[in-house]
Amino acid sequence: MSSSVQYQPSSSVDVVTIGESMVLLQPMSEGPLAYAPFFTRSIAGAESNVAIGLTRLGRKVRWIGRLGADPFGDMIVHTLAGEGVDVSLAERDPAYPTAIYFKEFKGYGDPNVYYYRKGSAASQLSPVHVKPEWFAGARHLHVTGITPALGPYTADAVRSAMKEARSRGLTVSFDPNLRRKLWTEEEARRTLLELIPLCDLFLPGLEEAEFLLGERSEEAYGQAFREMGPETVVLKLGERGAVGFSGERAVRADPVRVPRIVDTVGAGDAFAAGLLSVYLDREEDEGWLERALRTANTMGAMAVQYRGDWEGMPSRSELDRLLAGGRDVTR
Ligand code: KDG
Repeated sequence: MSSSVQYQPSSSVDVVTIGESMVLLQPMSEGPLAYAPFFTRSIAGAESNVAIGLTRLGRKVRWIGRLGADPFGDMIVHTLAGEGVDVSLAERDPAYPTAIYFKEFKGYGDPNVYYYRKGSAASQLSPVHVKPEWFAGARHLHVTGITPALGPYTADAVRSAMKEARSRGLTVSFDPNLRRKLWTEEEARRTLLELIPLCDLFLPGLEEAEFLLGERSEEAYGQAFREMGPETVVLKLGERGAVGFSGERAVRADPVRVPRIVDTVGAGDAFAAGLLSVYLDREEDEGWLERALRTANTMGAMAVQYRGDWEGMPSRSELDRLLAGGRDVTR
């Protein structure tokens, strides 16, 4: 059975994003998943992580996705709605389930992830589902390279959403979010390269840039991706910060150091949320790229200090305090 709660659509939003959200089960202890006795449950999904991050920073976001007509689907819409995300256009499919994913914490480095998402409701997304109302009253579309990897028609659906958004005057951002567990390298490379020309803002990590184009300098990646179409390219450099290329400008931003990294999953989405929160106002501010990179790095740094894919992202006031050089006040 699925929830009878009806969510009201917002007439205007800053950002619309489309993707799969899943239930996330995280072991309460470190060590092999095979022996983990207790789990906490939350939700996850690159695009809904970005939606939550942006909402916390005061932006209005509409999340679109397909979920099962099952209790886990209910949990996802209720959690997103509770965070202030517009879920009124999320679709529930009685024929396919909501996906689940598990993390395994080793005590160092990136957690391992195990997906149970083949045949999920989200993997059935196809171009026939893409509707004009998804984009109504929106300024920007954010998509990732995870959705195209999910099912036979999901890449076509993402392509058609990007084209539709642009034809309606929205700007489009694209984070390749390479997930090697979901598709072959050949398919991933071909599809991701095909989608780059349909975005205005491209957000690869350094490893993803190398996967797509082979080894080059950071400047050469910036130039090559911009020649494919996007006006702005931001390369995430991990512990070296980030570099952005837009117009004639190349801007570098130092990383934000953190005392302890707890969970790296979701850091890229926090980065994207921070970046987009400034990108949306770029026309009013010449120094927007510097500000955007600093905000993005700070968001990423906050996210990695907590378990969970989005829980650590700060509110607007917390972020402003950190950007102004303030410290965490604990007592
Ligand atoms: O970027 C974080 C996401 O990877 C995570 O929340 C789950 O969407 C997800 C995925 O496909 O890995």
